[in-house]
This record gives sequence, structure tokens and C-alpha cells, in this order.
Amino acid sequence: MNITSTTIAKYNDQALTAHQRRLASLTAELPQATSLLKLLEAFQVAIPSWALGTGGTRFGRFGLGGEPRNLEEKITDIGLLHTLNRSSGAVSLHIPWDIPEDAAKIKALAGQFGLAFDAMNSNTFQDQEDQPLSYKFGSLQHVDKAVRAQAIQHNIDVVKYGEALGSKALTVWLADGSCFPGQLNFREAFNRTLDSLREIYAALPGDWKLYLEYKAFEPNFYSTTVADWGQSLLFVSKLGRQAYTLVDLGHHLQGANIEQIVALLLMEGRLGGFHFNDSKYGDDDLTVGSIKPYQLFLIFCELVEGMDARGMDHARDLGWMIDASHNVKDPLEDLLQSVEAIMLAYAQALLVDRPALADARAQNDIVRAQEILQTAYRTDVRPLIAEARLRTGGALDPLAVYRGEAVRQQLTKERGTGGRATGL
Ligand code: LRH
Ligand code: MN
Repeated sequence: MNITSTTIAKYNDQALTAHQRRLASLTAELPQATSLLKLLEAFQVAIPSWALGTGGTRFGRFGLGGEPRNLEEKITDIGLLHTLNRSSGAVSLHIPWDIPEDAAKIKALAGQFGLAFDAMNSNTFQDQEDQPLSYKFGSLQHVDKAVRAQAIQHNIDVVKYGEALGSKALTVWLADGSCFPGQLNFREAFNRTLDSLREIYAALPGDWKLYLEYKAFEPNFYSTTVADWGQSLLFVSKLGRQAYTLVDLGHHLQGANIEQIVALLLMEGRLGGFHFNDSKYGDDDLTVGSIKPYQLFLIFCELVEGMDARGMDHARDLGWMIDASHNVKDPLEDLLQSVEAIMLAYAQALLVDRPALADARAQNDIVRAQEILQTAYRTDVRPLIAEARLRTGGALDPLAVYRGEAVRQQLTKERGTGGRATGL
């Protein structure tokens, strides 16, 4: 299902006057606003190939019609998102859920939509049909050398798939850990995992990055071998300069100060990228900005400040990826909302008057510091994000076009109701 630029222009024409009025009142207040447009237009978020169908929990899954039945249809769905918001210009694949059997064909199809391939994701947290050895008791940490070798080879195979597509990074998330006290020797598990990661690291092409994603718990519920930012940082510091920590917003214990973690990882030059989502309790994988939008803003404040302090390119030097699961919403609508929330937080963070904030901090003037932050956060930057879309050929209101064109109904007519997309 394609949405043409003519169709988008039709919707934009209807919304243009109101948009221009809103944009004019914003830029009247914030003359620097338009200078931010170039940064916003360049900022691209990678869409996870495993989040284009309806997910579920152990208590049930409620399917939705029109789910993509293969990688080609997934690329087309991500292409549709990018056609609408011009900010979803990359795909993050998960192997073996989405193996590019014909890499050249997949790369060409993605190219038609202007999509690049971001980090590849390995999977040693499930046992595949034809898999000789089980990951029940872990993968890279496993006490059995043969299981570790199987998991190491899988990661090396994932890098090969990525090389054929032009990806430049491998994300390793390990479910490895233990469910009961006494089950695991933590030091030995750490060192077996480190040795395994060293073999994967040695197989990385020179211009690739390895992202080590941490998670506090689930599916193990007593210990996780890469459980928090400190443990991930310990691993990547021992691996080498191509190894970085990946921050999944849903992988923290209650009360963790994620913006502080981000600031320190960035300061150390070990922040590789993000899996954006939101959560209230555990790894809920909810729509970005749907539960804690202020935290997302604070994280982007640390990102903008920290990246500028290191002279980094906002759009290219970190991995911006979504990692979500959709139990009750249309996955494509959910992803459109998530990309919008990320763009809003980024734009608001760019509005922070940093010299004034530095001065308020120097005076320990907490109230003024807070007012400076919240003035940016309470600025409605939606007209700016819409203008960035308009200038890059996108829709002023992507959701309105998605619904107006009855995309889900069309996809259901094309693909039927029975299909279930691979992934979570
Ligand atoms: C683990 C995780 C990881 C993925 C998986 C789909 O919770 O965040 O990033 O591999 O979700
Ligand atoms: Mn993740």
C-alpha cells in the first residue's frame, strides 16, 4: 500500500493555513526556532522490524488484520511511515525473525523508500526449531563451551547479514542470568560472557559498533548478567573502542535516573544508542512519551548538551531506535506517535537557553534553573515538527492521512486477518 505525494499534498493543503498561523505565533516568540529546522529534518529514528505486528503477553494476544507476512511487507510498512513523517528513515532488523534471504532485493526495496539499515539485533534468548543446543540456561554465559560457541557464531552470522545491507552496528541483548540464588557464579558468568563477547568483537568489521544492551530483569528474575549501565560499561570498557552501551528506556529499576546515566555514558564516550519506549512498571514497551514525557525531555537535554560538548553530529553519531510492542494499538499508529514524541522532546531540548541555565546553576538558583528547563518543555513545538515534515515532503498530520486513507483497512483487505508478524 503506497501513499503518494499527491495524496499527502491534498491533506497538507487543507491544513496549511492553520499550520502557518501556529508556526508564525511560535516563531514570533522564538526567533531561533527556524534555525532548528535543519537539525529536525536531519534527525532520523530507526523502526524495529519486530514491532510491526501486534505483540502480546503470556496472558494473551489480540491480533489485528493486515499484519506484514514477510520482510518485504515490513519494509513497505516502514516505508509508509517514512513517507508520512520523513523521520523514520531507517530499519533495525532482528535475526532470525527477519532474515534478509535476498539482501540485494531487500536493500533495493528499502532504497525505494529512502530507508537505511541501522543496528542489527541478534537473538540468543530463544531456541529456534533447527537449533542443536538450547539457551535455557543462557547463551554467552553458558557453562557449556559448545553453547557459547553456538551463540558466538550466531552473532557473527548476524554481522554478515548486516554487512550485505549496509548496517554498521550489532546490538547484543542477553537474557542470560539466573532465576534463583545459588544458580550462578556471578564472577564466572561475567568472565565467560566477556570471553564470548571478545570473540564477537574480534569478528566486527573495523567501521562497525557493538552495542551492549542492559536490562534489570526478565526473563530471568534473580540476576541478569548485563543488568545495568555499570555492568554494560564494565564489559564495553574491557572490549575496546568499538563497543558501546545501549540504553533501552524500559530496562531500568523503578526510580532510576536515566538522564544522569545518559549524561555519564556520553561523557565517557561510551553511549552507543537508544531503544526508545515508555513504561510505568517494567519493560512495558509502551508508546514513547506516553507515560513519562518529561523524563524523555530531560534525557534529550542531557543528550544535546553532552553531544555538543563532544562536537558530535546529532543525527549520525548515536543510534536512535524504537523498541516497542503493541498489545492494544495499531502498530503503525503507535510508531507514528512514538516518532512524534521523540521529535518533540528533541526540539524542546534544543530550545533550552543553556547559557542562562549554566548561570543559574553557578548561582545555585534552582528555581531559575527549573523555570528555564520548563519554559522549553512547556513550549508547544508541534508546528516546528510539522514544518520540518512539510519541508521534506511529509504530511503536516501523519495520523490524519493514515486514518483518512484507511490504511489499516486497506492492508487488511490485501493481507487478510490471520497473519501474524514475526517478532514480539
Ligand atoms: C529485550 C529487548 C531487546 C530486544 C528485544 C526485542 O527486552 O529490549 O532489545 O532484542 O527487546
Ligand atoms: Mn530493547
